[in-house]
Amino acid sequence: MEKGYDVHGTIRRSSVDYRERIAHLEGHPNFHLHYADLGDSMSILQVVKKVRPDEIYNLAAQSHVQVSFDSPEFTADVDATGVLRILEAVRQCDLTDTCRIYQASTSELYGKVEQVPQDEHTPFHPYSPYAVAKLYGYWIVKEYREAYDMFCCSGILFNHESERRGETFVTRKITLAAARIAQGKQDKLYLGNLSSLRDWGYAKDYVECMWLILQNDKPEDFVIATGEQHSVREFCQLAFRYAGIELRFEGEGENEKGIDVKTGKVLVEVSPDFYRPTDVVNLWGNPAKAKRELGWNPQKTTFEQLVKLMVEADMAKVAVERAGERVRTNLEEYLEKGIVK
Ligand code: F7E
Repeated sequence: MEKGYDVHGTIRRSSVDYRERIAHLEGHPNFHLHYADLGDSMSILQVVKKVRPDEIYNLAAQSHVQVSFDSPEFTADVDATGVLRILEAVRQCDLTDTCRIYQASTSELYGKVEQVPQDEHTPFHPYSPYAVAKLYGYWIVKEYREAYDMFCCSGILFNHESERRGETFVTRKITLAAARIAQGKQDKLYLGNLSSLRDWGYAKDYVECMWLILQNDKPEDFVIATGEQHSVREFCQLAFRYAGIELRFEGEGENEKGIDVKTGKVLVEVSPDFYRPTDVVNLWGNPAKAKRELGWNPQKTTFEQLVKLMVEADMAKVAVERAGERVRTNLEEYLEKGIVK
């Protein structure tokens, strides 16, 4: 919207409100919402027909890798066939010459990695139902580009995080727990594989690159990554440091623990509940092509800055929640005493 676009978003109909992360946009004259669902081709067709968009960014997915082991069929329907539904809607509406399409592809395609670091030429080896579904999305985009000369591209995005990240993804789970533990609202954090390695970047920088991909002269796929790799353990240690707690890790495997150096208390433990049947453990992207051809800066926000901004946002969120609790406690007390009726 800062670029002057009219933005049309789609949401799924639900009896509960889940629009917290876009609440600040609602009411803006250039922002419009439509009901649609990637599992329902008619709804996609209807929106594309009505809006006749110049650009489509498909960021919708069942995006949790661990959940894809429990809901593999739903994941396939949305993350694989859903992409096809968008491409076909554009074709059915005769927009192939005017509408550019960005597909949110993923570093999970590299899965059980065959090369480190990974770039646009690295072979794929998907290692979860999520990744297998996303691989279909990647290839169907390429197919429509070649078969119908459509301007459709995949951004092969490595993990991109922010203060809006869902609370069950590892980074946000850690920053929220660090903030809660630092403010006395949680005792312990349970994690899965602490040695897993990721190339974590800031979502806001990555969205800029998605846009650059669609402004390019020719439709091509790009790796979007920072080119830096860290372990879950490192992320955890840094997040707790920004929350004011110095952690020391001791032990191995399921017995590894994160201990508060000052108090000796165990604050982080490993729980096999968070292990995955097959886990992707060595993701590290090479963003040279995006840097060279799109002029994108993969290091705009550093790893340290990313962890810091996420912890600061969660420290503030937890502080507001605690203030709310105090107000409620006071109110309860006043009601009990009859001071307020
Ligand atoms: O896991 C390990 C876990 O769930 C990262 C999605 O946006 O990025 C994301 O997928 C790593 C894994 O993200 C816990 O085993 C340890 O190795 O934050 P995550 P993800 O699976 O990398 C890619 C690019 C996408 O495309 C996806 O849509 O951290 N891990 N302990 C844990 N992970 C979680 N969730 N929870 C833990 O307690």
